[in-house]
Amino acid sequence: MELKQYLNEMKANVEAYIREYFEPKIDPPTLHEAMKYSLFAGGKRIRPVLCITAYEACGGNYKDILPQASAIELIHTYSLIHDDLPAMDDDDLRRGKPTNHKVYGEAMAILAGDGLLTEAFLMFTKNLDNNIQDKLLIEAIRELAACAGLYGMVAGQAMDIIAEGKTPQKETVEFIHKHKTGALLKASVMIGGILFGASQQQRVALHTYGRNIGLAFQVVDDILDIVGTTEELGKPKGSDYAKMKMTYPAVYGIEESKQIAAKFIKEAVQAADVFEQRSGWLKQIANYLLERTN
Ligand code: GRG
Repeated sequence: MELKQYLNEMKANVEAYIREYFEPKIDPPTLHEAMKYSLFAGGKRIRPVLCITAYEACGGNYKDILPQASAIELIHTYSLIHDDLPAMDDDDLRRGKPTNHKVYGEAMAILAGDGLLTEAFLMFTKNLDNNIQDKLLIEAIRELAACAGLYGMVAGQAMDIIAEGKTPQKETVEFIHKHKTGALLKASVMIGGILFGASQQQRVALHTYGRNIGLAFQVVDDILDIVGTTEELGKPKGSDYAKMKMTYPAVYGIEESKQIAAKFIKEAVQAADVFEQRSGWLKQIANYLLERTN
């Protein structure tokens, strides 16, 4: 199977799960609609797919962890809705469509984000007849909460805002990327391993893999903001530059940033060796993240 087909199949599995989960009516309908608007606005679902791929690299079957993998997408979606708000990045377009607050208003967008963040933890604890031990589930929830919150994405977002307009610095930009974007990607991979009950050696490998693809993902995003097209990005290009964001190209320039991203991906690919004949998708996804154009 080609990587594209694998990604599309796993994406479809996750999407079908989320669609069915959000089928029953939620009151008030506007809140329900606002959450669904961003959930089904065309995301790549890369975080749930990474979670599934890590789980399957350890020997599992994706069907056993669809609620947990999908829950990560709810957290990702909340973060994008809040990130687009006027008080944060103030963006009008996301994935080529008007941002949530442009359609539903700021109050409803904030609440849609809050709803998705909280619902993620309900979703995560669904389908508990799938043989996942309570101990592993709790460990996975702790990984998710830590990486999405104060020790991860929220801290990274705070630093990103604080650093706006300041002289670019290596330590700061690394902190931002590791926390704002890297932490949830790393958690996605780790959660797959934790839920399977991965060995210590596998966990170390997944940690190295997750940390490196997480960093590379944001470096590539920084580069795309400069060299990508508005059509591919689904948002105006150059917005990081215009907002004086602290990015890798701002610190290292574009060429060195490309080399840094490639180095991160090489380390991730090497770490995946531990999974021997089951390492294929992990390696291919890492390389795809380096080459992506959106
Ligand atoms: C509001 C607490 C809080 C955090 C927001 C992730 C984040 C923190 C902000 C997003 C800023 C941004 C656009 C960063 C670039 C990297 C990134 C996370 C891109 C979007 O992720 P993709 O490419 O999105 O996986 P899709 O559209 O495929 O779901």
